[in-house]
Amino acid sequence: MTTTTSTGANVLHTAYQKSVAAYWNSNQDDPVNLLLGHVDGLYHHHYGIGDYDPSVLEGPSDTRDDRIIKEMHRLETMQANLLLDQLGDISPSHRLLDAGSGRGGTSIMAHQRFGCQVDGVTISEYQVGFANDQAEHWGVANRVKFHFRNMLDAGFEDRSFRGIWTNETTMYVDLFQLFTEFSRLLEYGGRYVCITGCYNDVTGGRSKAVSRIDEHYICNIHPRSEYFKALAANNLVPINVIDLTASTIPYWELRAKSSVATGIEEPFLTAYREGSFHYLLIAADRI
Ligand code: GPP
Ligand code: MG
Repeated sequence: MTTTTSTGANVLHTAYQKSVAAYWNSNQDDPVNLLLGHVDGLYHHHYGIGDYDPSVLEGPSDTRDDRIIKEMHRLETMQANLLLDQLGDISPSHRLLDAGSGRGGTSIMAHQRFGCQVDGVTISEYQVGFANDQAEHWGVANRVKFHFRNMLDAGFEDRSFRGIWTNETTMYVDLFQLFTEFSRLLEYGGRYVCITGCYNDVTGGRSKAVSRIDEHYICNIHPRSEYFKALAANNLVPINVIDLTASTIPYWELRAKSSVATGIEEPFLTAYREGSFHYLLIAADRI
C-alpha cells in the first residue's frame, strides 16, 4: 500500500503532531543549524560527538566564532558518520529510510557513502522543500527524495528497506507505534539505527533538566527502558548499544561558548553530568 498524495489531513493525525509540524515549519531562521550547514552544504538537525580542538578558542578574536562554528559542524558530521557506520553492509541496490529527515544532511551523506536510494520523511513541509533543494544542489535528486509523510505511517511497501535510521527524532512519537511501522518496512535481516537522548530509569523519573529540554523542543523524552521494550515487542534485536554521553559533552561545552548558543546548552550539560540523561546509539536487526 503506497500513499500517493500527502496532505496535511492524512499526514498530521493529532493536534500534537500539528503543533510539532508548526514548530519546525516556523524554525527557518536558526543560525545554530544554518550557519553550520553553510560550512560545506550539509545541513544537520542533530548534535555532535568527539573532543573539540581547543585551538579554535585561541587565535584572532575576529575569526574565533567562525572557527567554533566549523568545529561544531565537524562534530555533528562525525555523529552522522558514526550512525552510518552502524548500518552494516549497504550496497547501491539497497534502499534506506531516514525517519525524521530534517534538512536532509544525513540522507545526502548516506547516498554519498553507499550509492543507494535514500528516502527521507518529515512532517514539516518546509523541511521537505529545503531538503529536496539540497538534493538538487548536490545532483542526487534522482536517488535521494524527501517526502511529506509521517514516520508512524510512512506509506511505503512492506519490507522495502534494508536500513532505517532515526537521528534524534524518536522523542516525538510513541515508540511501540514507531517500531511496529519500522518492523513492517524493514526486510528480514535489515538494520535499524537510532541515536537519541533518553532519561535514566536508574536515577528515577524525568529530572528538571530533562523537562526543560522537553519544553524547549515540544518533545517527550522517553526512558531508556522504553526503547528496549518497544524493540523487543517488534522483532528488532539489538546488536550494538553505545553510550555516547561522555563523547557528546564537549560538543555542548563548545556550543555554550559560541555565538549560536540557544539557551538549551545548560540543561543538556546538567542532565548529562548529573546522570539523569544519556545520549545513546542503538543498532538492532529485524528478525
Ligand atoms: C534536533 O536538533 C533536536 C531535537 C529533535 C530535540 C530533541 C533531541 C534530543 C537528543 C533530546 P536541532 O539541530 O534542530 O536542534 P538545535 O536547533 O538546538 O541545534
Ligand atoms: Mg542543531
